[in-house]
Amino acid sequence: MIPLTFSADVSEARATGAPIVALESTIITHGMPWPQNLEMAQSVEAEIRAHGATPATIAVIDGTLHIGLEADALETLARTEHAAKLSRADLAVCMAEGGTGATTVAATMIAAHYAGIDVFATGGIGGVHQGAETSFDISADLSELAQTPVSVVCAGAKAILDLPKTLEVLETNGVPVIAYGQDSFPAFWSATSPLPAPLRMDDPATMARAHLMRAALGLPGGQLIANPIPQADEIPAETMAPLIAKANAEAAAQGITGKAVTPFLLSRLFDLTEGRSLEANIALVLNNARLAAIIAREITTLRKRAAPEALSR
Ligand code: PSU
Ligand code: MN
Repeated sequence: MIPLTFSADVSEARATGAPIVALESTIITHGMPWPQNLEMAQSVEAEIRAHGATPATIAVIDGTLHIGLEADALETLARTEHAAKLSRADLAVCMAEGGTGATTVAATMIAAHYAGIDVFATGGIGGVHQGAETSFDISADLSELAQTPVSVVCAGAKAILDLPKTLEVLETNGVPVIAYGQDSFPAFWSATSPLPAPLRMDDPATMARAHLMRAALGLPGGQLIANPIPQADEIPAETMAPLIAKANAEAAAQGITGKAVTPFLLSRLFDLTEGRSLEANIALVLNNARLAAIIAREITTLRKRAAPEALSR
């Protein structure tokens, strides 16, 4: 009934109960320019394989939900200029209409959970936009984290957002926000922010245990793992702050709203930083892919220990 297809690698991993890491596709179609978008997508998949898990890039192509993209499909998607940006609201509509679209964090979580995938790596989640008190622009990623049990590894929320309000909404919704190896909540292009992270863990195995503990308690919703960008790759917050302010002011002046806001800001910052923001974005996604693969392996190990006879999930 659901038009759904798995890549050959993901099918095999599912059959043997091997660890899988989901990847979103909006970052490919709306978050980065060609050809860096394809290079990023390929190297993120390679990084996940190098750390013992199978990558599952998720997208809707001609109405079919793909869990894992074959190499040619990945390249076609990266070249596509008219893919829709799919969140919770649009996923079923796009599939029913036979359309092609890239999944945001929210839609990727839905698809990953449907396919029994526990862990998902991205760059930065959407959140509460600056000026949300008048625009009401709050990403559907936050409510998805509150209801869909997938652990999302990101580099914090994109610093174009209102980070204090983003953390408040996550807290209200019962989403554990766990900084990896530091006390500060990371700010995407910058490793730290002035905000303390609500929770901290220094060990991926603990993240895996907490993921399974939530499920055992019957708690809906996922975990947000905030993995700081490596210091060598970061752009200091002081450098980014005025550029972010300029990009946000331009978005407001040009009346950019809704789904267009995040892609507009990312592309303006690419120009304003002369490409540095993109380099940092690629570095942090790779770093997140690595951690996600390790967490996925830990979850698989713990599951097999609990139920050794059950090979598949
Ligand atoms: N992370 C990145 N680049 C991106 C995104 C995340 O490094 O482009 C995308 C994700 O798909 C996320 C979306 O779900 O931006 C948020 O969009 P919005 O603010 O409209 O909810
Ligand atoms: Mn929005």
